[in-house]
Amino acid sequence: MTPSTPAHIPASRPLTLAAQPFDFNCDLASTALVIIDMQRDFIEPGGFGETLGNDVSLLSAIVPACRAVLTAWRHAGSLVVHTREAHHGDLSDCPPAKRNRGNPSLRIGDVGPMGRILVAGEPGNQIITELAPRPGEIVIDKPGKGAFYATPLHTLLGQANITHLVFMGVTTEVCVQTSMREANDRGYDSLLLTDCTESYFPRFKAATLEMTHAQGGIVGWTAPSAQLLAALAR
Ligand code: C5J
Repeated sequence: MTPSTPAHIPASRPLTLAAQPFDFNCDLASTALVIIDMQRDFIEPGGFGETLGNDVSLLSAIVPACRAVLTAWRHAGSLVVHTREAHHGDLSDCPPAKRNRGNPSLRIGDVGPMGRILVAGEPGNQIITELAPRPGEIVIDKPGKGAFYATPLHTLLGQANITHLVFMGVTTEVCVQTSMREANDRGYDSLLLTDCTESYFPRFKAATLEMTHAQGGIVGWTAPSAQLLAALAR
């Protein structure tokens, strides 16, 4: 899907929710929900995540919470962004250093049970059915860990006057954290929903949440999704 700025911009609606290190304030008119890499390759058995030796059931456990937030966010009419870690079929956007790293049984571009690993358009590269993008939502294929690297995301958010981001997705310490740090450097205020993100390594998730809101929110804010759902329902 070619990314484009959605025509619909909701009316101003300020939100305040309890978060760490202190309340997160935003306006739904200028806030986007960013869902990082909830693609079959990472979430479902037989995908790239499992070939790396990971327990993917840890990640699939967050799907109901993500779906509840996405449903409420869509109901509020605010901007939704989905990302996929995806490479061109010729792998021209995949540096050898990335492809050769580690020792997986399958590498990026190899044919796995869900098609070519992390290649755009392949079945394993699709966002899971429960969170499938709808027309008008932005879908970003990103060749890196961060959602802003080599993508039009910053331009599209600017065109939509977005200043605040709410993050969900996987994995917490890799693509989610990298994207939040990129967002921080570009001037966005970001909130990470603690029960809507997961890692194959629980201690890495815990450390990432702590380092996100430490030092007065040096990267951003963290809060459970119940806080956001309550604020949206008020
Ligand atoms: C990884 C990601 N973990 N989406 N990708 O390689 O975090």
